Amino acid sequence: MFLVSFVVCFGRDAMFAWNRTRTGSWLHDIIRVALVSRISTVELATWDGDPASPGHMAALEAGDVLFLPMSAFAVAPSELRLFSPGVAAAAKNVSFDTRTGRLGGTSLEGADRDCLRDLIARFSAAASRLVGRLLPAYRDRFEMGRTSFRPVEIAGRASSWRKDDTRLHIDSFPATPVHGKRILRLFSNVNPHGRARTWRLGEDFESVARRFAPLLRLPLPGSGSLLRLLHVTKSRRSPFDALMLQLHDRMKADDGYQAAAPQTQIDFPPGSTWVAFTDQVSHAAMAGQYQLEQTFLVPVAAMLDEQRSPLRILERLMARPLV
Ligand SMILES: O=C(O)CCC(=O)C(=O)O
Ligand SMILES: [Fe+2]
Repeated sequence: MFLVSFVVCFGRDAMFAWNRTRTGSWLHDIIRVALVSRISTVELATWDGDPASPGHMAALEAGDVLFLPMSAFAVAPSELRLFSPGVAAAAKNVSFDTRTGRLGGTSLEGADRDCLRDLIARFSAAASRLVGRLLPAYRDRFEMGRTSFRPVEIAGRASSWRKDDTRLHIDSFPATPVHGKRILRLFSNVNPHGRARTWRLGEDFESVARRFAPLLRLPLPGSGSLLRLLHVTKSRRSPFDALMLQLHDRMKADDGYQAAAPQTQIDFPPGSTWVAFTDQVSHAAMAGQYQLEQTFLVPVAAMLDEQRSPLRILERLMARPLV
């Protein structure tokens, strides 16, 4: 059963128009209200249909989740044997790197391993084509990030607070700095037993950033390069990446915020797909099992309006360049 409830947000579009033209003014600070991310439905019959509409990109950049209730990503009957939490090794996800073809985080060997790699690789290629058509301004500009298969039930899964994705958060990768690039993710619920994936959606990025700004600390000069030298990170951690990680942690660690922040719950039914800038959209995954996910990195220069990116919003708040 697909259920979505919206928290009333008054004059949202007018507010964003205001933000665009007058960001930083004292009046803006006074009239700003927290806005909960909205669901924007994209009608599309098949994965290879033609969804191009400039409205999708504007909605996504404003913090909406694009919801595609279209026909399910096709899983072959022979692939159903892979649908068991046991295929994931110690980690909760099986991951795939499209650039190297390397599969990680699974205990499978031999034919089953090849079958799993084929499924994830096929999903990755389909996700890339779909995003290219859905968001044409990003096509030829985005980099492929990791692809993942998530076979473990989320509800009741043990984890540290920092790794607990049932807490509202924005995405930030501790070991893989993005230097301001956007984290765009496409999720597909491939649950074969008719179960939804349940998320919470929280307030808009600027509200989150303003709320936690007094707790954010700029990293010490040189610390980003040191982290790379020590192989803690794969590249230098920019001040932007350091602040995004702090934001991620501060949100998750704050029980009061988790309970009281403006939020809404949504069930993504099996067979549905959704796309969001998860570095911007405050989200929490509450329940569900069996999901495929593709990450894309999008340069801010490819956006219709880069002022809406976490990079530019944090730069305005901190009053300095962050990459
Ligand atoms: O698995 C999900 O549905 C989303 C979890 C999440 O928040 C994440 O991977 O960042
Ligand atoms: Fe997340």
